[in-house]
Amino acid sequence: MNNDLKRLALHVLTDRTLSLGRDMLTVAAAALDGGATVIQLRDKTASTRLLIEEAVALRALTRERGALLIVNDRIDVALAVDADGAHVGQDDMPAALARQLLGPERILGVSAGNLEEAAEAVIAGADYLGVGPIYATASKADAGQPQGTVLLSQLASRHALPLIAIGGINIANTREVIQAGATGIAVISAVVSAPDITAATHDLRQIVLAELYGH
Ligand code: TZP
Ligand code: MG
Repeated sequence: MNNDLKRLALHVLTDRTLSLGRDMLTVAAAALDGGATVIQLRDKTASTRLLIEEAVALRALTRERGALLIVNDRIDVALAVDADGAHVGQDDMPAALARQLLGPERILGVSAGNLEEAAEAVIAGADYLGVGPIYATASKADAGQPQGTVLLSQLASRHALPLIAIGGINIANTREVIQAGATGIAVISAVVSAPDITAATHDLRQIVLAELYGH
């Protein structure tokens, strides 16, 4: 079993508007209780100062729980708080530059919505791809057209790096994205908007691990 792959199995992305009024640390702690392997700090509206405060708090929490912390969009913030890595999309810092700044050890995730973007991200030094949106999502206004699981299958046959499915992933479709070739999932609403965050995370984790490793 690939331990690195397992550490990327279940990404929970923070979202201040979809968390039903619960604060970010509470949500993250509950997700970690349920077995999230990665917390991705994603806060598009915070000032840099606030983002740093959130990142520092999540750094302490994830370290205590043995989970990874990945910072969305902001390489500078990831470095400043000694996060495990950063995630960039197609409108962010180019992946090759992000890799230069992060160095060889930190994790670089790159969003890919088609085969070309994926191939470029691999060449630029991505450690994993965020693949999607797989299904329709209300959580990201500019997510683009759903790609369906076919993109995952195509990428799985071309690339060996971890493929993290994102966009509309929930308890009902997790099995099919893993079967299509995803090695993990990244979710917002399925966890942060769940009444019981820990239970929702636990259920998703069970499916991912059962499909990948048979337990
Ligand atoms: N990137 C592509 S889709 C998406 C992001 C950040 C939103 C995922 O949110 P949800 O609620 O899991 O569909
Ligand atoms: Mg981005």
